[in-house]
Amino acid sequence: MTQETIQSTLEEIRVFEPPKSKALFSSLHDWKLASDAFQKDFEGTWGNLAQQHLTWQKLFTQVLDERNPPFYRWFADGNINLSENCLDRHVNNGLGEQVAIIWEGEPGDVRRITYNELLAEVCLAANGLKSLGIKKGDRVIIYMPMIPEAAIAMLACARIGATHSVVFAAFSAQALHDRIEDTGAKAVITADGGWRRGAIHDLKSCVDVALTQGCNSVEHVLIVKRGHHDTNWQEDRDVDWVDLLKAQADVCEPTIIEAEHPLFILYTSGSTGKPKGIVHSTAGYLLWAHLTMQYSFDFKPESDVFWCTADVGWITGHSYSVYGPLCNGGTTLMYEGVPTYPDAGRIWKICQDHGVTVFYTAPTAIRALIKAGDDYPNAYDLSKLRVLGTVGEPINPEAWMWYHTVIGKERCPIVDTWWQTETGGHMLAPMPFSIPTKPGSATLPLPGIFAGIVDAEGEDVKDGGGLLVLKKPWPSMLRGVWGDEQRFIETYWEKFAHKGYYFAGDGARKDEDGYFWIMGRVDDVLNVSGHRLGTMEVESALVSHHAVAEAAVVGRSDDIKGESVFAFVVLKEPESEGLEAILRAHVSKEIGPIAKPDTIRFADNLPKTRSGKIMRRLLRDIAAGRDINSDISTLEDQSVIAQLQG
Ligand code: 7RM
Repeated sequence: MTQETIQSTLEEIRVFEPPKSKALFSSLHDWKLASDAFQKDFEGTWGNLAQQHLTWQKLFTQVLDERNPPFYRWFADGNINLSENCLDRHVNNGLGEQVAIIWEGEPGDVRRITYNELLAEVCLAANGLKSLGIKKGDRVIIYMPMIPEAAIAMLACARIGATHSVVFAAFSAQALHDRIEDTGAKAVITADGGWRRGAIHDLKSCVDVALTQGCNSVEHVLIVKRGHHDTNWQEDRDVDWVDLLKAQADVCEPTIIEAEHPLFILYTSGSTGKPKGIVHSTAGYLLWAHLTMQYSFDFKPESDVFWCTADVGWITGHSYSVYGPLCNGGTTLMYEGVPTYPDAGRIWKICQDHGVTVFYTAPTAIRALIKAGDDYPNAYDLSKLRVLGTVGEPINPEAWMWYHTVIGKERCPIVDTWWQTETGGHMLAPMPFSIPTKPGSATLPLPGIFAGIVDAEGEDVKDGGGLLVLKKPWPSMLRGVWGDEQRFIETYWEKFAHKGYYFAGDGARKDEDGYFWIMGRVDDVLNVSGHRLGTMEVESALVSHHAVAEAAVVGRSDDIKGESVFAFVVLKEPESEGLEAILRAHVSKEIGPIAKPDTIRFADNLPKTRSGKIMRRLLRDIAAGRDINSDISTLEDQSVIAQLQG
């Protein structure tokens, strides 16, 4: 595609200075110093960080092996056990009584698990896995609700070198089946249910269905009894988690693990084909999960209570609910249920009750909470909050401002983190006490990350938009696509092979301060009469109107303009007469006539994936009046489809 014409006309001119604080990095100068170190000595700086921040079984002698790009290897001749870094070393440093996990179940039950307890549990589980014949290199599927055992299972796998693949609990039996087959997993760890919206969501029965055909690699299914309801127990296959652990010793020496050993596989959708199994390493991944906790959140393990609302079924849950906070020896909060259950105040009640200091969630959640009204957050004491993060999609300036004023009381820096399953950890983000923020911008690359915006030939774009690339390898980069080397090369590396750049699949632009503004996936950028328009920009414009709660914009092919703008809008109040024309005029005013939606369709909700991403392909089909080609089986509210179809 040609990039010159990507336009971004929705000017955001507000700038928010970082608050003064005793932070790990507390000025723009600190960011610059940290970043410059990588300019001067790339490998040396990474090597020092890896040596300082991680505990090695055997120290590496080489930092980066780039003999065979894009198959980069980091710290490859070192040995390191991730669970030792997340557990034993804190216990050995006298932090055994520090709370590692605060967990709240949806019904309100609470568990506080110390590092001593967590280490013991992980050892029991690791020994349990070993007793079932699971060894280093085997794959284990984890299909669990958000209960502490999910984290314990991940850490137990890491302790013995089994590669885990967490499958989000809301994925169907079919999706689970596909992932079991693709990984060739030897065991599945699941639960007989978890609480969601006041009822038990059964997982074990999905596993039973997934395993009815094929999946011959699976020898054991381990079941945590959370739901306490009858399941179709299969004696030769099913193992009760508690029974298994009861029979084990609570000491388990961490297995010797090579730095590049695959820690996990996590499936993620691309623009084509079935989801890809993204493979992550042990050492490089852990280093960046650890460091970004400090860079992006100013995480202070001794005093912070960190809550990332992401499920462990997503990369955000891996890096920032589990591995990042625990590697730092901090306290991470896990919540089992639906964030708006029993009402839209639940999140804020949890923040208040547990004294959450750093809170990390997605724009889609923020917008849902805005819609519920300010009375909910205002009813709770949020004064302990000090840093607020967001991830997953561009955050529209209106939602950013609400987060900043209503939740953060203009006191907490907003950290908009851009990254992907493939990057393992944050790539762009404002270090909260160093970098001035602008609503809607993920600001600048973190120290060590070399991001750029290029045209189709890979040349740097000075003005306007282009394709977001990462120009140098980084430790937590994906190591491959499980079982499909070709797809790994084609998807991420072929496009700019002559430059050696990683192609992220996102469009972005840089402003005069060098700030990055993500415009969404390149397949979501519209071309209207030769003008490229970010669907997000039109959405932001719509949402900036007081009547609009949420909007999704897609392109519809148009004989004259190439593409026309088609908007789906969720209102805050019942539709008033003439509103469609008013909104069109509003967008025209905010961006320009070129962005004016040709069609606006109102609905009670937008169709979203379980991870909260708007199902744009589905909307494009609806906009085009085509038959629906998307899998809508995971949609909670099927009736919105009819509304959207008009
Ligand atoms: C962490 C995660 C990755 C895609 C990515 C972007 C979009 C993520 C932001 C964002 C704008 C952000 N992993 N994305 N974060 N867009 N601003 N802060 O979401 O693999 O599931 O998705 O999400 O398009 O390519 S992911």
